[in-house]
Amino acid sequence: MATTFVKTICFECHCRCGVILEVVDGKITGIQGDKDHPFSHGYTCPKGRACMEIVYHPDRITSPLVKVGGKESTHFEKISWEKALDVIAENLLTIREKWGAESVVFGSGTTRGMAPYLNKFLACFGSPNFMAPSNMSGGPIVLGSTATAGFSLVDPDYAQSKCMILWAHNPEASWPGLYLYDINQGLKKGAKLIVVDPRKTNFARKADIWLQIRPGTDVALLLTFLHIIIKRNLYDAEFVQQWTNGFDKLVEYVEDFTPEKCESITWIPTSKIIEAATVFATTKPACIGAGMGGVCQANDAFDLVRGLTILSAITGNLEVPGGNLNCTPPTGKRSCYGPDFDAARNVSKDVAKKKLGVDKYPLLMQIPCPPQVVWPAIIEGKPYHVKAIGLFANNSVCAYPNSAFVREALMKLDFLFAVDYFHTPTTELADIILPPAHWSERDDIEDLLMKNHVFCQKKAVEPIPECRDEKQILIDLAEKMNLQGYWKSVEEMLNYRLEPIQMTFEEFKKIGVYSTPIEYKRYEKKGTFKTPSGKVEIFAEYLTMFNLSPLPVFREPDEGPVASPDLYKDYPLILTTGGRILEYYHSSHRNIPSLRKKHPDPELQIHPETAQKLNIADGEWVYIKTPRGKIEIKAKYFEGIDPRVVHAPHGFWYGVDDGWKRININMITNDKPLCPASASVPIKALLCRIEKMK
Ligand SMILES: Nc1nc2c(c(=O)[nH]1)N[C@H]1C(S)=C(S)[C@@H](COP(=O)(O)OP(=O)(O)OC[C@H]3O[C@@H](n4cnc5c(=O)[nH]c(N)nc54)[C@H](O)[C@@H]3O)O[C@H]1N2
Ligand SMILES: Nc1nc2c(c(=O)[nH]1)N[C@H]1C(S)=C(S)[C@@H](COP(=O)(O)OP(=O)(O)OC[C@H]3O[C@@H](n4cnc5c(=O)[nH]c(N)nc54)[C@H](O)[C@@H]3O)O[C@H]1N2
Ligand code: SF4
Ligand SMILES: [Mo]
Repeated sequence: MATTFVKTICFECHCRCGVILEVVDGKITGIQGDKDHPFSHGYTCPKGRACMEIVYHPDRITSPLVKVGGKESTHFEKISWEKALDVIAENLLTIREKWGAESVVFGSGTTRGMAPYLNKFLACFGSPNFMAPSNMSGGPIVLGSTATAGFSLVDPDYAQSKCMILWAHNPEASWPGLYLYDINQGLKKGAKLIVVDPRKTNFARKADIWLQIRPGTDVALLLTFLHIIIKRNLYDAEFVQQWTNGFDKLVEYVEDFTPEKCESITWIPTSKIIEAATVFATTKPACIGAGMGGVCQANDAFDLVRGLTILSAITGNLEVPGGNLNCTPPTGKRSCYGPDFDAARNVSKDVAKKKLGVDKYPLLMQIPCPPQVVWPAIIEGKPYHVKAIGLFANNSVCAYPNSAFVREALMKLDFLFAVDYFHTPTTELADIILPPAHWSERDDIEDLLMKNHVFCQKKAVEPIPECRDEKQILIDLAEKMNLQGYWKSVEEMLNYRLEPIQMTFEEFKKIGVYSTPIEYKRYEKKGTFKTPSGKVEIFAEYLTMFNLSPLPVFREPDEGPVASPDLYKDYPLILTTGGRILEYYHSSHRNIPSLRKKHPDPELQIHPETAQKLNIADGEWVYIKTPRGKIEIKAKYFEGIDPRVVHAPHGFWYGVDDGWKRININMITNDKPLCPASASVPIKALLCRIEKMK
């Protein structure tokens, strides 16, 4: 028996932990953390450790499949790769001919590494429509902070910080490999911790100050922080004077945002608001960790991120050690959210103009199309028809709000193909399903939006028979379709990604990781921030061009006690959704026994007082109802949530007949793209009521 050890990068989630895979006779037999990795330092989580269960799962799809028996059928039969790719090529070309290239959309979920390759494929094909949930994930962060300070607010320097805020962010579940080590370093050195979260997470438990906020009212809290900091003269006057624009207008604007008013909006006691703002502004350096889910799923998500950036700026914490850094991933421009995704640069003007969503949300030109602008195009043909979709690593039906509508849209397509390890309620709707190689079975470049590294993901084993590297799938498809300008080999693709560091994949494989040095206060050296005025845009006048407010605006959640009091009478509880569970990535992993055993059922976090008033026992299955319908969920008593608020996790469907309808929270979430800048959807603040099942 030949045993080898392959050092590579885990991709069961986005952290990119370093791992060493043990391989015996071409099969993975073990996984352990790589202690030399620059941020995971040997850490692995249960999802990473379940790698073998995933790769060798008996339900893994191991052959291309074709649907037989018409749209409504769920019967698939095996088909050869050759035939499957022929069918896809033929459909995409026919649809382009008849409806135009833009009527073909490719989508990825939380972009499991394929985004650069898919985006380029579409550019060669002539479509500007790469779909991803960026509007409810990192998009508002990228757009909001870039609009304000010229870079993304994604690099809190926890390890060197004296005070950290976790704002709508629970990295213990969501980014353990990326951030836990740094946060613990900071805490060990005595940093103060402030947590803004409606739920008492473990970090909230550990925090010096926990602000238990009413969901969806973060901008009000933020503007009050600014009010307090200005009133008490706690801002960095020198930085403000030299490096920001429109501070005077901010002073006037936040005058009304008093802590007392804030308490009435956010339900956080005045004294705590004052304490938190004061501690943050007077403890230096201080950094803000903003949750990509928590911060980005609101009608004012863009404004919240603008506000957070302003908070970091006026307290003198931008680009300083221990503050919020401006890291450049070495291959940055070629990763997701880099300029390669800016349709204005990536495709011709005429094609870019057609990108779905940009007519109403011009800033979307820079990030992928939100799913919520794609579905109406399928159903109503507005602004034009979308006729075919290819989904790579995306369970649209369960992941996106308003599942029934998503499903209806997917059913209405002329052609749908999906690439997934496993059957899901989304692959079930496809005409063709293709089986991808796992991350352990492929060579790739792993870069992140965060930090300053790029990693080599090395193939540890050959794909199990008939599964294929998705990059190769695209190359094969491009060849069949005679697409001009697409890469001809995986090596060429990887070399393209590495061009910015002037290395080939073969060379890079030998070093495994490349890091750029972190630069502080780059604006001082360059004499400018990368913004229209060259300063931090507190008053961003240029945003009026896009019909956006130049100062961050607080919007009441459109479904809530204040904005819709009548609805609140019928639906008297505030519902927040999608708090991350360490063992699961979105709707994945429910079929993995070692992961499933800890959380077999979707659990509604509900305060015992609220539950008892409704005569609901701990562990009882109940209905959760919103104006859009009802699903089934198991009530779980949780003292760490306000009695007026409940929390439901997302991603459950597996193991229950019609699970996508019965236990999937997105059956009853709201898919209105309400944020006027980012098209974000308000899935963190809705209204609901809980009923016994009888
Ligand atoms: N209610 C609510 N809904 C939410 C959220 C929330 O907070 N609340 N969060 C939203 C956010 S932020 C996001 S990013 C989306 C995520 O949405 P998705 O990324 O669509 O999430 P998943 O449900 O995990 O679907 C991914 C599918 O990809 C497959 N897969 C995994 N790895 C690979 C791979 O390497 N290749 C291929 N081809 N397939 C692979 C998995 O088997 C799974 O079926 O969900 C959103 N949905
Ligand atoms: N294990 C695991 N890890 C993941 C994922 C996963 O599915 N599973 N998904 C990945 C993806 S794509 C993303 S985008 C990130 C998201 O990463 P995070 O944003 O860190 O995760 P969330 O759990 O969505 O939200 C964080 C916290 O926000 C709180 N919250 C809810 N509503 C509000 C509100 O209105 N205001 C405030 N201040 N807080 C609120 C929740 O209670 C939760 O504890 O996680 C990534 N990591
Ligand atoms: S946190 Fe877990 S799943 Fe994510 S990369 Fe690290 S080991 Fe893999
Ligand atoms: Mo996300």
